[in-house]
Amino acid sequence: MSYDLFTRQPNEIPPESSTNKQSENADDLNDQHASSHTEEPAPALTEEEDPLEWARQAYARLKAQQEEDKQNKILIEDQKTSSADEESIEPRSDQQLAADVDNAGPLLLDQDSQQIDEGPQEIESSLPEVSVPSKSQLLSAQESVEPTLGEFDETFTWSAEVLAAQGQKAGDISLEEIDWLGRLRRGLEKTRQGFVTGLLENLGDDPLTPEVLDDLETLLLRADAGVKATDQVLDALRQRLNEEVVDPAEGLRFLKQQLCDLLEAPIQASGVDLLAPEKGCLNVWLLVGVNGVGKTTTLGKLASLAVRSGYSALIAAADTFRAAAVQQVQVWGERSGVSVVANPTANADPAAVVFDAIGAARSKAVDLVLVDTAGRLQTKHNLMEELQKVRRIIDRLAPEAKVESLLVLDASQGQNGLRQAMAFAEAAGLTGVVITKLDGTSRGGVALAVASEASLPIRFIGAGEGIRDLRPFNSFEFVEALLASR
Ligand SMILES: Nc1nc2c(ncn2[C@@H]2O[C@H](COP(=O)(O)OP(=O)(O)OP(=O)(O)O)[C@@H](O)[C@H]2O)c(=O)[nH]1
Ligand SMILES: [Mg+2]
Repeated sequence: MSYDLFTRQPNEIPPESSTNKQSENADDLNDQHASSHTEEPAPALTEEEDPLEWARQAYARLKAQQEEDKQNKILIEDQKTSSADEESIEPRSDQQLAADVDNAGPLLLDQDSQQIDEGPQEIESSLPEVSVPSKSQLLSAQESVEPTLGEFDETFTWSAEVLAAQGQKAGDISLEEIDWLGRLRRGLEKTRQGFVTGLLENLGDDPLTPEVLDDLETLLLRADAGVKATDQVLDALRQRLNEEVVDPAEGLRFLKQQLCDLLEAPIQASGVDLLAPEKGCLNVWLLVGVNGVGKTTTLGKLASLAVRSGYSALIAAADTFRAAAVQQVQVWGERSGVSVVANPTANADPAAVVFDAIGAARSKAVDLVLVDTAGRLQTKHNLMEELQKVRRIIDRLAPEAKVESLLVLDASQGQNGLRQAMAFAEAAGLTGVVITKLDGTSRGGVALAVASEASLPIRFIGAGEGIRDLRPFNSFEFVEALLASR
């Protein structure tokens, strides 16, 4: 069974038998971990009922699944050696790992680069170069991105609680989600330290006071939440305080709710909760933003998410300005197992690269084209013109495509980054934001400023340089990680 990391749903519902088998295994292990557990199938526990028991069940199940995956892997290796000459690459839906590996193969991998080069090349001067990762590169890329189950520790129980609070059942949670929540929480450490420690100290055990709210105001501004978001949250809290006495626990709950509502507003307004490539049509995602914010890294991580989720993807190396940009993109292509369309000529036309990429993607029915763009040109004016041109080419060449123009923002630049970046809104027709580098900065509050000041939905967040350090944005989880008290 593969898992769609964009929609956070399994790609296919596993057959009845394998689900039962998994939960039996989980129960076996659960008996070892929790002596109170009976042989009856575990009822779904709500967080209020017993969060620790919930986490234990989830852990036991994941452990059992990991063991099953390991066995499957051994089985597949054995089968591979015995049937090395067989041509068939039929997906084996009953063996999870086989499915994962098969899903990892974008359509282009089955073609050789010669065939891809035969794609549309109406722009004479720009012979595209398509680098296709080898099968062995692809397999090792897959192995390096698979999460492993850590200890049954505090981070695990916290992550399990966050998932339980969103209505997930212990039997349904995936290792991918647990792994990411741990990363997100670690990534927000610095922002949390400044924010939560101060907040909890001020809150104490007494009901909320106007003085505490004044301190909260300072803390929000310091975390770079921006004046608008801070005012909005403080107004709601002050109004509540005028109406009744608010104890600290309720104060914290109410604050989390306000922050969450603020982050959710543009997402709700967009009508799309989670951004995922639409199956059965061409999706083109442009990554734009000032230099050094993490566009190329984000593109690489998105390519990996796409491949692991069963989408075929193609990268267009449209940053033709910076000399090393194409090589950088090619490394990410290899890491994620995705082909790269590039033009080796110095100062090639980025619109021509996009033109070639769309042609290649169309002829191979690729789901998602990820376009890397330049962050700096001779002048800002040139950069905006270039982005507009790229955008026009996409709209003209693939009017049926679902185009997303994602602004990449470096959280460590806080409010400054946001102001600079808004210049892109007009040129690239922005549809969403990716916040990167949340790790290592105390300015994670900038997410709130993005939502309230730019009114753009945050679609993904990056909290590290690794290939797994990027996930779809979820405001509830973000706020929980930001305000985790332990
Ligand atoms: N810590 C951390 N570093 C990141 C993250 N995302 C990107 N980086 C680092 O930021 C640096 C710049 O990233 P790039 O992806 O090259 O940025 P870019 O926007 O493509 O830069 P230009 O192409 O020069 O405009 C690299 O060293 C990345 O490893 C993140 O989420 N966390
Ligand atoms: Mg770049």
